[in-house]
Amino acid sequence: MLPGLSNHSSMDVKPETIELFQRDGFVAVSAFYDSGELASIEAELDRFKRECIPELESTEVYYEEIGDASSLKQIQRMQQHDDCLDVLMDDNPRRLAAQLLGEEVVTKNLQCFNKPPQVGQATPPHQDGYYFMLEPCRALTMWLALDEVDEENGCVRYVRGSHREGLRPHNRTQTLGFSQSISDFGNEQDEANEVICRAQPGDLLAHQAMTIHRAGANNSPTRSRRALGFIFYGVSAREDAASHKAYQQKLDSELAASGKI
Ligand SMILES: O=C(O)CCC(=O)C(=O)O
Repeated sequence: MLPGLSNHSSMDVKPETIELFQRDGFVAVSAFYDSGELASIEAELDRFKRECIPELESTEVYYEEIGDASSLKQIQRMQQHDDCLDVLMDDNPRRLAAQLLGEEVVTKNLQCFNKPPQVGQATPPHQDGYYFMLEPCRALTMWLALDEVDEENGCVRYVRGSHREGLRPHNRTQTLGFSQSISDFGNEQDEANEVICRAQPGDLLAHQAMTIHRAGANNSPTRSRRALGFIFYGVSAREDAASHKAYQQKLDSELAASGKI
């Protein structure tokens, strides 16, 4: 356990939280981590950046501008590169994930989403399930705010209830880190049901893998927009591993060929 990070093993998820998640396809849990816990997470993240980033392949860490460390955009699969961060996924988030999905879960990814002021690009509308290639699509993503987030610096927006409407068509984007976007996004239902999720540091959002979501660019002149993403698959979900690997390899070589990584 990280110093300062408590083990909330006795903390049960409220039934209303599970009901909201099932009904809307997402839920917000305020103050999931308190300020002391967040300070430990921040310290670990800083250490990870210092010690691990220099060793990472270009497919694991993205920058808006290659060669400019201040434009760090995304870190992928952090749990595979450093065991200290495992605790973040194996403890409270994992327990919450299992309760929300109603089955045991396996840990798939710990990501860092960094949107520096006036540099961080918008995240296109998408469904994580499109990338995950699961049958059945039983998985969820958590998004932990490390900064105060709002419309100015690019908060997450969910389309309420969209997890019940199936997979929408996606097409290729030029956005590094989010290679797919819903091609017919923006109909009346999307607009009417979109929910803006402002958050404070330590607040946690969780969304079902079929829930449509997007996030704005960071238009603030001064405020960063940092978050950690946690991905869990339900044990009943079967991944089309061959297709997933083929997609990732093709994407990596396209990104390398275009000079983005
Ligand atoms: O942080 C963002 O901009 C988007 C995150 C996201 O799409 C996700 O966690 O699935």
